[in-house]
Amino acid sequence: MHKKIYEIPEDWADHALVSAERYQRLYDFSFRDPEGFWSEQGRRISWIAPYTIVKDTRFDPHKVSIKWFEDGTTNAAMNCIDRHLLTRGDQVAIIWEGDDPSQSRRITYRELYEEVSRFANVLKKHGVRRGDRVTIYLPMIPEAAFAMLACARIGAIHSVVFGGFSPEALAGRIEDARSEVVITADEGVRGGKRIPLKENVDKALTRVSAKTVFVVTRTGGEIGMEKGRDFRYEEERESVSAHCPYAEMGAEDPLFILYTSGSTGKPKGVLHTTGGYLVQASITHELVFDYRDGDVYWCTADVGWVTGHSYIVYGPLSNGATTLMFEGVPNYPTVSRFWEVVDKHAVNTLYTAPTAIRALMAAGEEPVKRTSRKTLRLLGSVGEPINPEAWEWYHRVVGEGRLPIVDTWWQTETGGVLISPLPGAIALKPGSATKPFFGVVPEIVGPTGEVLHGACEGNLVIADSWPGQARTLWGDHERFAQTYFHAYPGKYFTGDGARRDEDGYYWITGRVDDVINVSGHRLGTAEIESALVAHELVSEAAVVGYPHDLKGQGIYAYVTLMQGVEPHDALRKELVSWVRREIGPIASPDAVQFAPGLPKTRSGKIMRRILRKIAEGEFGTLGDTSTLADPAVVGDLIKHRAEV
Ligand code: 6R9
Repeated sequence: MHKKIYEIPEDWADHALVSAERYQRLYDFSFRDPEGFWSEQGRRISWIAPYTIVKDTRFDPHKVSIKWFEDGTTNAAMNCIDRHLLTRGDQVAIIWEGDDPSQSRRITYRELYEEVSRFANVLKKHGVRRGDRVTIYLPMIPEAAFAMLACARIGAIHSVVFGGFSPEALAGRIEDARSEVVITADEGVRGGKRIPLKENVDKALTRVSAKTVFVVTRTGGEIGMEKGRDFRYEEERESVSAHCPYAEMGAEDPLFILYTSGSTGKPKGVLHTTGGYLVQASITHELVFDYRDGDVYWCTADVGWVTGHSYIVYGPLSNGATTLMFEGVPNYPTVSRFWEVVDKHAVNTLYTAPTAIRALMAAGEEPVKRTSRKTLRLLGSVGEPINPEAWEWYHRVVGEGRLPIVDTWWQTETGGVLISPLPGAIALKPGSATKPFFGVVPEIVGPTGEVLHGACEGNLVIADSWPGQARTLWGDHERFAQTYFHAYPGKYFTGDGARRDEDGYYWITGRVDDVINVSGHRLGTAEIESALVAHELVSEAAVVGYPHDLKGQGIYAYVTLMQGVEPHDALRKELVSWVRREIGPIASPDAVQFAPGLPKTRSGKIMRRILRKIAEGEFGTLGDTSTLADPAVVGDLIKHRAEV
């Protein structure tokens, strides 16, 4: 474990929104009296009818039920737009920076009001009502935020699907959400390359049906339009008013569904509701990033992930911030792009992922050093454990040793940050997400479920609810209870392992279930396996993660072919592009090993532990293999290990 400590810089200790003393006082209050704490904090957003009930939550695995502020009514879009109009109508809400550095746009809160109202009116005109699901499959353009907020405005539930997902993956999500409306663009642009989004939607809609497709023009590229189903958004936009009243929503009415990978089966539709989610997004955005009026705040995530939902759209906009939305990638047109964007738009806070930091670190210091970055005040990291080398580089080279780094641990299911330094309150240790946010009660449990105390290592659970917690999985409350509340009854199981050190700091060690984290993106090994076995020549597949210099984890697939099929290199390549097509580029295996047999127990369970060790090249520590049905397969697997 890295031993270094970076003390709180003096100016931060003196001027931050939360000092060390205030952190301790408020944390203790939130721990002793969660209802009292959240009763006060809930008021940071605007309510139509104020709540009188704060918390009503049960983690009992047979009766999981989570409600916050349940008798209050509000509207998320009203909180992100209308309530700022009087004081900051002319302030920039969204700075959009295109993939091509010559393209950018600045959208004020007043313009945001009009754009969102128009989008909402278009949806209404086409029959979208409260509670309907709307699938959003857009690139990183302002219309993605407009569309999300338009849904929120009229009480429709958005389901944003990352633009990198394949037609098959998109179809699965449209079908599971039973969504009849899809919002897409003609094409996306990233790193100078075009992504055929509308074409992907057309392919998806050969498998599942949708009534209406809205197409936003991004490139003007050629696309097919199906009469009666497909509509050009720009034309629709012209036909409606720029004013749309917001719907009065219950705090527990759904705001959005976001699909994420789990350890088994198909992706899970994580459901977030309105009031508690917004309170969590708002308070964490303000306090974790020490957000001040006038700051330019940049989160580099895609809106297709939860980080984009909470820290590009809902958190910053509910706080009246200027949020930057970037269409491109860190290394286009040059590896200085991030830092050039920081200088161009005078960015104060940069929130990005370890995988991007590692890639930029590999390009050396010069591309960073030729930029100024003098407006930066704070750096953030999210998505996977950050290795101390990358942390130190981010701190020393990007931050010139003067900027704190907030390493924020959280999940799609948590809605907002749960474990993170507050920059003026908590000294930093490279690689540690440090301490819990207000109202968060992390615990570490041992092999038999016992709660461990002091310095220890085990599985990370959260002992009590927080307002931004997911309420259920869309259409499958039983799976919700099973996945998160059965392993340790009475507690929320995160799926992560963690260590707590003698100072009470948390160090997340990574997933302990069959989920792998590739470049900060969650992928279920089961999803990749079922894509592989869907190929006609594959009889069986097992997928594991292994350490990868840039991606954090790489994907290693063991594949058993159908009887009589000879393994060859072209087939290996075909399987890689097959998975790419089935799920999307992020799921492409980095290594495929043809295996005549997989190591199984006598009851037929694949021993992934052994497969992981072989993928890692750790042959000396395979452990006991005598319980295998056929111990001889191990020798063959080692002999034919793929190059990684
Ligand atoms: C926000 C987000 C969640 C999983 C989570 C954990 C890993 C995220 C982390 C981190 C260590 C951090 N993770 N942030 N691990 N340190 N700062 O990424 O949500 O896509 O649902 O992934 O990512 O393993 O369980 P999501």
